[in-house]
Amino acid sequence: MAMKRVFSGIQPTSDSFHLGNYLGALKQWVELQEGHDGFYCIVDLHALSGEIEPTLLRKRTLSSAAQLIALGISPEKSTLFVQSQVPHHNQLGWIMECLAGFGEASRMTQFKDKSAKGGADSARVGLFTYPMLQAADILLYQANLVPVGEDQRQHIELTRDLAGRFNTRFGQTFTIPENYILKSAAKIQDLQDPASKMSKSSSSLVGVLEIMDTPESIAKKIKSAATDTGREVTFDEKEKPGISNLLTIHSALSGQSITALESEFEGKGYGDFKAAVADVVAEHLRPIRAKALELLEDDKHLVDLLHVGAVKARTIAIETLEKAYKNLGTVA
Ligand code: AQP
Repeated sequence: MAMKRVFSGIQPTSDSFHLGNYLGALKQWVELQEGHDGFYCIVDLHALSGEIEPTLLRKRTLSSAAQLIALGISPEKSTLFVQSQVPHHNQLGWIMECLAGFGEASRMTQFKDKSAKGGADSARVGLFTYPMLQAADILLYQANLVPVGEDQRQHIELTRDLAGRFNTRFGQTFTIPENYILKSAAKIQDLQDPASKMSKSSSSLVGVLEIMDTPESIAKKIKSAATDTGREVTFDEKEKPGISNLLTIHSALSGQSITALESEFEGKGYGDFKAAVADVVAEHLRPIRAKALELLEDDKHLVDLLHVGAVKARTIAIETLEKAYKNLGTVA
């Protein structure tokens, strides 16, 4: 039986991915390489929906590739590539835009949140059409599974709706993908503002634990994380969102259950607990950071690896796009 295909993407929107990206999505990317056909994409065109300098886009795309490889994505086992090197994404993206209703696109909470942050009038049209391009990214590869964080659930639902709509109207063309969201670590919150998700584009990085942070910086950020009233280390997302977030992080990285951690820190207070979380995070990220820095010493090697991935990706993308065009009635 053919292996199930996995597709997922990440934006090169900062110098470093953060722990939310890692626990919500990238950890699953690595695990799913075993026994699956993985397509992992650095979605640089999506990054254009926000403000980004050309030199930074290049630097961050390469840094993203280095971090993904350092985290365990194997360019031999999986197809690791950059979105802009496969033009078929934009071509299918237009078809998705023509299928999607304005009303359903307007209901996307990520657009509402992100456009509200910068002022709705200054939001780019690309931020609005982002979910349709994302649907094209996924459908081009006939993906069965899409490992993403909880914040992406609505976009995957839209992708499923658009694929179903196309298949019903124009004939079977796309595989309808399933999301792959792990309940245990699906959403990591900002350390300073536990009501908001940890995000690359936060106005301040004090609450964002980055993969490329030094152990000192990690310790500092965790020490200053917002805590809650009381001094017991217990999981209660409503009353203790800060401590619950730190418990989720510790548990996801150490493999210890939340209940075991609650017992371990019973009567010990927040200070000891935060020091333990900082150790777990720093030790986990230390080899990843070192490997990424080593890879970044050879840009050309990274660019070559990404070209190989793009060639593999294009073969599948062309096949799907031709099928979609044919079913739409275009003249070949
Ligand atoms: N806080 C989070 N908790 C769990 N998962 C998360 N993801 C992002 N933040 C969290 C998951 O990371 C993957 C890649 O995200 P993206 O690059 O598409 O951007 P995003 O979802 O918009 O993440 P950011 O950090 O907030 O980036 P910016 O600020 O650039 O928009 C996705 O699978 C996402 O679910």
